[in-house]
Amino acid sequence: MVTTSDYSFKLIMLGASGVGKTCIVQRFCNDVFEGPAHKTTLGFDFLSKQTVHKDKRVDLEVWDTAGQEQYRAVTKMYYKDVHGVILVYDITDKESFETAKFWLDDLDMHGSKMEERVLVGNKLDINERRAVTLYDAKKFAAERKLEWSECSAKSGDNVNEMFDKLIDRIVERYKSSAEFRNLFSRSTVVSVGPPISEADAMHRSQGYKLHKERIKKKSGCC
Ligand SMILES: Nc1nc2c(ncn2[C@@H]2O[C@H](COP(=O)(O)OP(=O)(O)O)[C@@H](O)[C@H]2O)c(=O)[nH]1
Ligand SMILES: [Mg+2]
Repeated sequence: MVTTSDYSFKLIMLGASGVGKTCIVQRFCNDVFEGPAHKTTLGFDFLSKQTVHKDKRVDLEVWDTAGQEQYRAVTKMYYKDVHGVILVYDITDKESFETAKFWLDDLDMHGSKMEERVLVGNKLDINERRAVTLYDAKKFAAERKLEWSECSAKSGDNVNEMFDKLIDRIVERYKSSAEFRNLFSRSTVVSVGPPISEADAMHRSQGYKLHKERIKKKSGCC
């Protein structure tokens, strides 16, 4: 894989069916909320997003389960080469909070144990129907050493902030841990260089396209 990004990370969504995983990904990547009518897609699916984080260009793949989670049948492949995990529960649904514990155990069993993990309570816009207390959520997060926050895919509240925090943790881990870097050395491209602005990143990307075209012309390739 060749990219002009400084970092390329894979994130996955985990959690019970119906907690809003797909809506969170849609909100973050496309800034939309499709509402109850949106269809469940089949098969594993991911959306990409390019973002600039502290002057570094970051390419993200956000993988979303597509119905398999209701049978608790996510395969080991899903956990492969994962830098970050977003574990979601619905703040109005106590059972989904209990299910988060199952997913965490599953991740411990099948993941690399190196992923940065964040626990997220979704549907903050219907806080009046809250069934999972802040106390319980914070306690669980502390026990399992998870970053924790709440958000609403519907209103968009705290969605970008939650992703930003996670990316920040992954980047810091990446910079400080050789073990973490080695684990992903095959899937991650890091170009070492000075910090770049968003405009620079665009320039680089265009430059790369031009460079490829020139090579094509030179080699007479169609
Ligand atoms: N009120 C509210 N509803 C949401 C929110 N996020 C998702 N939903 C609804 O919850 C249901 C399940 O969402 P979905 O993203 O498909 O959940 P998934 O099964 O975890 O992927 C849908 O009816 C969504 O419209 C939210 O932030 N607030
Ligand atoms: Mg879904």
